[in-house]
Amino acid sequence: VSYGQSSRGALIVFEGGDRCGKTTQCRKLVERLRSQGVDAVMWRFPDRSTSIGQAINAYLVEQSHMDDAVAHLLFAANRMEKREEMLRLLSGRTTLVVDRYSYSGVAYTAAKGVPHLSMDYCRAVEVGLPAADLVIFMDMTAEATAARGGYGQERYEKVDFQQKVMKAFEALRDERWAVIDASGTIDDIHQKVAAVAEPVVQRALAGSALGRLWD
Ligand code: 2DT
Repeated sequence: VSYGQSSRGALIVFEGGDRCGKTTQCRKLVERLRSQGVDAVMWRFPDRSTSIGQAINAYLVEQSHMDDAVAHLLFAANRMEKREEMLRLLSGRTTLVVDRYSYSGVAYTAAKGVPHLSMDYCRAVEVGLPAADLVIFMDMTAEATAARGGYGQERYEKVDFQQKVMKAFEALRDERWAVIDASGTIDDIHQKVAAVAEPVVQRALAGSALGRLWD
C-alpha cells in the first residue's frame, strides 16, 4: 500500500443530494471503463452489508435513533473498515467508482447545524483515508429533485434538509471537483462524466500520486 508514485487505480467519487442520479452514473462509468479494458469496480457508502452498515441502515430507515455524533462516527467507521481493501485494490490497478464518500459524511452531518459537530470536527474523523482523485458532483437543486418525484422514506430525504446539505457540499469543493448539471438526460450526463473521468484514470495508471484527506 503506497501513496507514492506507481501505476495504480483511480479513486473516483460521485457526490450530490439524494436521488440526483448518482447510482445510475456510477454504473455507466464502470461499464464504460471496463469496455475500454480498465479494471474498475463500483462501491457505495454507506456499505450496508457490514455490521456497522446494518446499524447505519436501521438509522437511515428510522428504525433506530442515535445521537448525531454517534451516527457521524459510524459512517466514518464504515469507511475505515474498508480502508485497507480500498488501498489494496487501488495499488492493484483497480479503479474504484464510489457512490458517496467522506464528502457526504461531512456534508450531511455539518448540515444538521449541531454546534459541537463543526465542519472541522466532521473532517477530522476522516483523516487516514485516501482522497478522491476526482469528485463528480451531480448538481441539482433540492426543489428540482423533489419535483422529479424523487424523495423516498429515508431520514434525510426532505427538501429543507437537502438544501442545507447542498450548501455544505459547496463549502467542500476544491480543484478536484467537477460539477456536472444533473438535470440532463442519462446519456448526456454520462458523456460529461466520461470526459472528466477518463483522463484521471489514465493519470493514475501512469503513476500520479494518491492524495490523503484533507491535504
Ligand atoms: P444512499 O444509500 O441512498 O446514497 O443514502 N450519508 C452517507 C451520511 O449521512 N453520511 C455518510 O458518510 C454517507 C456516505 C446520505 C445514504 C444516506 O446516508 C447519508 C444519504
